[in-house]
Formats: sequence, C-alpha cells, structure tokens
Amino acid sequence: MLDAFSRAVVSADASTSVLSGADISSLKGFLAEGNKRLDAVNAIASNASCIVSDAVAGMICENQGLIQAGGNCYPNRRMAACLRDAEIVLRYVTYALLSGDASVLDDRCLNGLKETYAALGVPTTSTVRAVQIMKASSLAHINDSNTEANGGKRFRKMGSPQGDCSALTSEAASYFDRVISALS
Ligand SMILES: CCC1=C(C)/C(=C/C2=NC(=C\c3[nH]c(/C=C4\NC(=O)[C@H](C)[C@H]4CC)c(C)c3CCC(=O)O)/C(CCC(=O)O)=C2C)NC1=O
Repeated sequence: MLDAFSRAVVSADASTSVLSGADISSLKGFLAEGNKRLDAVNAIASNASCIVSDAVAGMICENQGLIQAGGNCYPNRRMAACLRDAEIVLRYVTYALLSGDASVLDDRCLNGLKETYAALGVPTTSTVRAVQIMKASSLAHINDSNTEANGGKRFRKMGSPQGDCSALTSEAASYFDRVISALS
C-alpha cells in the first residue's frame, strides 16, 4: 500500500533517479492543501451511512427486480451483503482520498472483486449504478453543493470553508471511476 509520499519514492527508484523538483513541489502542494483534503474525507466519512443507503435505495428503485425472488438483493441476507459492500467501497475510496493514492483501494478492495461478483451472480450494471450515485452524492458533500430538494429530511450541509475544491473533487471522482472500471 502506497501514499503520495511513498509513491513518489517508488517511482523515482524505479527509474534510478533522485526525487525531482516537480516531485517535491507536488508533495509540498499535498501538504499545503492537507486541511482541504481532510475536510473532503470528512465530508464523505461523516455522511457515509446516508450516502450508502441512498445509493442502494436508488439502485433498487430503478430496478425493482433486485428485491424480488431471483434478484441479487433478495432475500434480506443478500440485501445486507449489498449494503455492506457499498459501505466497503465507499470506505476504501476515503482511504485512497486521504492517502492521495489509489493503491489501498486497488489492492485491498478491487483486486478480484469482478471475479467474485461474477461467481456469485452479483449484477455489474446495478453495482456500477450504486457506485455512480455514491459518487454524485459524495462529490456534492465535498463541495457543499447538496440541495434540500435532493436530500429531503436527511439534508445536511457540511459548512466547510468555501474555496477551490476542483482538484480534490476530480481526484475523488477518479477513485469512484476506478471502482466502476474495475467492475466493468
Ligand atoms: C475487503 C473488501 C471486500 C469486498 C469488496 C467484499 C465483497 C464481497 N461481496 C460478497 C457478496 C455479495 N455482494 C452483494 C452485493 C450486491 N448485490 C446486488 O444485487 C447489488 C448490485 C450489490 C450491492 C450494491 C451480494 C448480494 C452478495 C451476496 C451474494 C450471495 O451470497 O449470493 C462477497 C462474498 C462473501 C460474502 O457474502 O460476504 C464478497 C467477498 N468482501 C470484502 O471483504
């Protein structure tokens, strides 16, 4: 498992070079923007149960066969496994975002997941749909752009200081996209 720092060292070592000025300034940026990163991780982590249950409910709403006999969220044992899996994926996305590197997500969550799902008959398109909803909702929480209209009774603003979150937002988006492409 790597993070932004060990990744820079491993890459430099692979080409038997010292860390470049660009490597160092990118790590300086990582440190300087550290509080923003922590706010982004907190925005996902502290809304995780809402993000997960909303995504799985949305996925089922769009495809109700999932909770009928023969569907992969039927019976309750499978429904519980599905909710648990969505929570696992979201948790590993937060780890990747915190460390600034996808390796923890790749190695400990995604490695072999597609094959496991194929063996168990867990439908990929539905899983991808749930991940897409978690992505939309997580990015809205990071940017505090979630709305009462979509949030309903559970609407909650993080109230983080407003600033330029575009780089962190696209980094977070890339981790969700990684999950989607690993399963597709
Ligand atoms: C460390 C990381 C880690 C991951 C990622 C993980 C995934 C994982 N999901 C599983 C099952 C499962 N996963 C689902 C998920 C779903 N079904 C649907 O229809 C939806 C599309 C989807 C939810 C979004 C279901 C229903 C099962 C149980 C399948 C079965 O037993 O028939 C299993 C089989 C063993 C078990 O049931 O616990 C594993 C290993 N386990 C891990 O330890």
